[in-house]
Amino acid sequence: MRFCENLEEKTSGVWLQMGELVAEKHVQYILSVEKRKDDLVSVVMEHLRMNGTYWGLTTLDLLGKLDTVDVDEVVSWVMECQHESGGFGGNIGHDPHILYTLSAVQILALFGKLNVLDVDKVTNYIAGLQNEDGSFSGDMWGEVDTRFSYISLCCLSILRCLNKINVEKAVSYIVSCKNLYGGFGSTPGGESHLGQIFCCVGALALTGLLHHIDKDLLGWWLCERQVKSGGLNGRPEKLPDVCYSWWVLSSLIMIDRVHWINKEKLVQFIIDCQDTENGGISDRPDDAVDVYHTYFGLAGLSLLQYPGLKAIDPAYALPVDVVNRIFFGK
Ligand code: GRG
Repeated sequence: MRFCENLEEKTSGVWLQMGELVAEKHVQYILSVEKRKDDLVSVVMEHLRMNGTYWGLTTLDLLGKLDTVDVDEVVSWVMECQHESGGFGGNIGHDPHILYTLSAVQILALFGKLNVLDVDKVTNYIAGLQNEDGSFSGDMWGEVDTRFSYISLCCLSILRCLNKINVEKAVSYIVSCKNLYGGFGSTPGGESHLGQIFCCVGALALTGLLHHIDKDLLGWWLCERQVKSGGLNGRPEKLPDVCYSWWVLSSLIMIDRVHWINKEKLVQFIIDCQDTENGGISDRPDDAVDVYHTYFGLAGLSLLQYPGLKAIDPAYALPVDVVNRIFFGK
């Protein structure tokens, strides 16, 4: 489903007047990061390589270049990261955590390789992390956060095993994290933050229960995240950051209020954050690029229907054709 129907009328010319997306450079940038294994960035990222791989591969897919990757190599690496418990680690030999388990499932979904999974093993791991109050822990050490609620629901939905958990309790925990401005925090009473809002709105969208949200109230708070430069911040008085193009836009789309922000100015902000020489996107213009901001910048442009990019689903954070293949086999 496309959520920004009104944007369909824009000709690609309108977007292109704003400066160009250097798509091919971004492909080269992602491929170069994938090859680097020994530099400082790779070492610092080592523990979350599973997340980085999901960001990089989804970027390539949005750009129509997933076929430049050796599927068997990636799939066998992903499976080597699986722990006996059924959860996945951020890299080979690392402890399992639900954060990496979703990325692993998403990577396999991108390649149409969910069939390599022992679905019971993965879903029993996730179901085992649900607590009595409906919340989810991230791993055996027990930290609770609405991110983990979203991840659990998203994984179980992709693997068609939502029946393994108490969805009603999971939703009522999420609703208990709603606060004064219609946003959500990481636990009850927690401050609104865009990452958490995406997770809670996403979880409610995945379960078809968006009626728990006051869409006008939350939509107002979300559209106030746009600052003069056109970029979006994650909380009042904070600097804009390209990644919020994803966290804010996807939330606005899911609650049907995306027309409340200035899309042209946001496109311009994202375009201005590109490294036009070497590829990649940074948090703000002229900063250093990285895979995380490259992915969320392009995912934001995809939600804005920038020409030449595949459409992305705002709730599953996967290309729409991948979601269709999962649920409709096409
Ligand atoms: C599949 C897309 C997808 C997500 C999986 C892990 C997860 C679920 C969601 C993470 C949500 C989250 C908490 C995002 C926020 C990331 C971020 C920019 C944090 C920075 O926070 P601050 O407080 O930044 O340092 P500000 O911008 O407020 O200064």
